[in-house]
Amino acid sequence: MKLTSRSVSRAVLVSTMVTATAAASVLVASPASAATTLGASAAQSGRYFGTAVAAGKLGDSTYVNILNREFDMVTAENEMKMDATEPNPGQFSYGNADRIVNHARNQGKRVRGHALAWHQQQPGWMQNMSGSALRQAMLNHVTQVATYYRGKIHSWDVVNEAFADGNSGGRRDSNLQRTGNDWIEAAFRAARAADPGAKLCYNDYNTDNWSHAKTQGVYRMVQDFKSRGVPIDCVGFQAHFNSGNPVPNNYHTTLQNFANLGVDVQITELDIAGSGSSQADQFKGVTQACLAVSRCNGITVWGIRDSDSWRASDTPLLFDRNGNKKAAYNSVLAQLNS
Ligand code: 9MR
Repeated sequence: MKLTSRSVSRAVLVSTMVTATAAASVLVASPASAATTLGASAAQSGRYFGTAVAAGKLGDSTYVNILNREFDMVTAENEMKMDATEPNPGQFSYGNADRIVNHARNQGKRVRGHALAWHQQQPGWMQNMSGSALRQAMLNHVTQVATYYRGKIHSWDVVNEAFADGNSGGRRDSNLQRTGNDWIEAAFRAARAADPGAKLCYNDYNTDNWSHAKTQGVYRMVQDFKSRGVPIDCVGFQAHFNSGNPVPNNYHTTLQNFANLGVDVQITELDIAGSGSSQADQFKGVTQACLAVSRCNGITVWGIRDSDSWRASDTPLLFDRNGNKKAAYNSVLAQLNS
């Protein structure tokens, strides 16, 4: 095309406008995408950011203000466990669990259910059972609790911590395991029948490092369940880290390999002992690993302030005991916004 002085000046004008528009969109885009809370920043990529909540703290205004502001997913720290929900055989008790579920839902937050079947925190009457009576009691518990909360739960930890620590890669011995190796799949089938809309997860700890036998054992179980059509939708990685069990370099590999089996992955109980920039860097690494896996639905930290933690002396959370944001908070938020 021959350029006349008129077309040249129009071209300059257009290119100036394009440049100006691009500059304006950069100026506009960056504050718009920099969400200022954990939940809103995670939501930008379709993920959630949750915390464990204790019913006994719902009267603490500092606690509740941070909960309401920052998190969009809630897990009951203890209130939905077997001992809390079925203190006597066939007699169910949902008072504290409902306080948490109702608070969350009234605030527009979703709920992770924790946990339907576990060898710990069984009510006393169940601890002494065995064989087919225990199997039946466990299945009845799964059915009753999942039915009661049907339609209100985003994801259920159907079975918690059923694999052994150490190098065996096998199941943990427990009264439930002794009812037969198929107890886990039986629990998943009962949960699916009771609440077909909830994602059904297997949840465990020390399954973060891809080379660990326990990780491999859980992986083989999920692979087997998927190949036989056992209803499993997700795997929860508790992610309790400290100096003896640091965030592994291969975390992304672990999450991606599980996702490749056709399940979602969720970081369900994150806390990391430490302080300052080293703690912040480890929280950043976990956040990056989840963001790098499209089937990583979200991250839940196991409490709000350090003082709320089950291991408070490790100061493993994102807010200090006064409710102030820590360096770890800022690094997670920045990563979610990146
Ligand atoms: O944080 C929970 C703590 O208050 C309880 O005393 C404890 C009892 O077992 O359970 C803690 O939560 C655990 C979770 O339910 C399963 N994974 C490990 C968590 C930390 O122990």
